[in-house]
Amino acid sequence: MAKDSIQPRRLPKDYKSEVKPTWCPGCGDFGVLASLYQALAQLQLDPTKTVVVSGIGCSSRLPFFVETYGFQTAHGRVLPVATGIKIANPELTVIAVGGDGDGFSIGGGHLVHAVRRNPDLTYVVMDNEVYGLTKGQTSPTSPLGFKTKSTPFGSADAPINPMAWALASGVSFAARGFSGDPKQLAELIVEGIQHPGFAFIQTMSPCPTFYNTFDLWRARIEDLPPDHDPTDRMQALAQAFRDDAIPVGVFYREVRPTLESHTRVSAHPLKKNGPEFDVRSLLETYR
Ligand SMILES: Cc1ncc(C[n+]2csc(CCOP(=O)(O)OP(=O)(O)O)c2C)c(N)n1
Ligand code: SF4
Repeated sequence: MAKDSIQPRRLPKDYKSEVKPTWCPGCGDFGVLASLYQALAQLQLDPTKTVVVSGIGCSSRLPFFVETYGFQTAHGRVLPVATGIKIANPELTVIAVGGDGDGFSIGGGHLVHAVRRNPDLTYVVMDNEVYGLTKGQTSPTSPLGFKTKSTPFGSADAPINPMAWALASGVSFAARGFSGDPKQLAELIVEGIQHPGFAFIQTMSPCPTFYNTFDLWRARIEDLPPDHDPTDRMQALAQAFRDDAIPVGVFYREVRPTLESHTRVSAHPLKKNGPEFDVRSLLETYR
């Protein structure tokens, strides 16, 4: 092999783009970004075959800071677009990212259907229990009674439980991490990317500007019990409903057919047909 054709081992820093993160100092999303760089380097993913897709929010700025292909969609629409990318070219590694508002409020309907379709992509939700970008309104994971400018008397809505929701919808991989522990989070992202199917990774990622939960969460976060069986969905659900602690680790995993493995579009990846491809010939295959 010619000497100059050998690709040197990529380091986490090699996945940094020229765009510097614009998050507030101390934002939890820095830890998630650091974990993603680590995970990409650990897997030696080719930046030209990797796509990071997001919705809208502070957390959804993340694709700008990663030296891969990237796409920022509309608020709440990360999963349909990520699924479409994966179907159009199954050879790509697709990583979807966003916030709890993006993923569980306006995009909530998409989560359930992405989970049951099981496309082979990884979805990292940076859950800060608040809307950061729009300056601190309640999100679907905000606690009952949470006082904000838009809820001066306290939120009247009980929070959803994203982990239980994903598990009950039939997710094939579910994990939870904490941006205050980027090393563990990187391992979870690696496992999620390696999982052949939809990997849901809830990341507790505090917003110190509008709802500072760093110390509160750090005191409550603990690893899943050593005897936790990640092949047992009911055990995973029991862990998801715990209110004495915030367990982190791999809650559940199973291998089942992916969306790409049984859709007709995957037999006709758009990429393989070249730039002059006439989409009418693809539509003919649906007759
Ligand atoms: C269709 C639409 N509705 C509302 C908004 C306004 N908006 C932008 S980001 C956001 C919520 C952000 O919260 P979250 O997704 O939790 O991300 P964070 O900023 O906390 O990371 C909202 C309501 C929008 N951009 N588009
Ligand atoms: S407002 Fe909150 S979520 Fe947004 S960048 Fe600042 S600390 Fe992070």
